[in-house]
Amino acid sequence: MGKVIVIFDKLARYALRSQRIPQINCSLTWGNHIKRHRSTGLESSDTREMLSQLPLFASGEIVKGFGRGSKELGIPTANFPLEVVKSLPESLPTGAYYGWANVDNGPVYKMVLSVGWNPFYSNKEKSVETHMLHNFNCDLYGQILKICIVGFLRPERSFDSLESLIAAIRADIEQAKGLLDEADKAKLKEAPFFTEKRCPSK
Ligand code: ADP
Ligand code: RBF
Ligand code: MG
Repeated sequence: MGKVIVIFDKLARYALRSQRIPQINCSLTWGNHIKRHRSTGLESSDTREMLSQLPLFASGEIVKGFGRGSKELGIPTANFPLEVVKSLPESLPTGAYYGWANVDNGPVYKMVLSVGWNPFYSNKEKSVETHMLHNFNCDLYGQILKICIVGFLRPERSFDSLESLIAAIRADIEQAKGLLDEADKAKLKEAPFFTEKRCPSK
């Protein structure tokens, strides 16, 4: 089982400084906290507090999931084991996120992430699934996935049809592409976390 790493804002800033990358604003993507929050429908102060801690770094082995991502949705998602899911803060809101990811310390790609219970499928167990915006020509099971969760896109929800769920994820992907091109978020791609051999929290 891969090591679980969760590093918050401070460490991210340290990691970036140690590479002599200029200090960046690691807080959430929204400039106007209150206005943006209303639009997400996330009201609790715990939620706000948690999201203000982003970026969040995590890593773990890629394991088998529900077998639906590629087959039913055409959007493969690399699933983390339960151990990693449980290591993430409980107050991290369920929903769709965007960020950066790599596999076995390889190239870093844009990604979208789902955290939650997949209400369309009424899952009994919480999952954390990463779709990288890259075409791999092989499966990645057993390899180590590292992710940097940069920002929140929307809460998870159910849909009337599979097509609507797919359309929503496709829209998440388009939004993520644009957001990750913004300079402050693009810099996180260079975080030493993605190339480090050992868990940096040790
Ligand atoms: P599972 O239900 O086992 O997670 P999916 O149908 O969701 O299966 O497919 C995910 C698997 O496909 C990943 O575990 C990985 O091995 C592989 N994969 C291929 N391309 C990607 C990608 N771009 N992003 C995430 N996983 C990918
Ligand atoms: N599943 C849902 O039931 N509701 C959602 O709102 C939802 N949003 C997602 C957003 C993203 C960016 C991704 C990658 C997945 C999302 N999923 C959602 C999970 C999807 O149902 C799951 O990846 C597949 O069922 C394969 O496990
Ligand atoms: Mg999957």
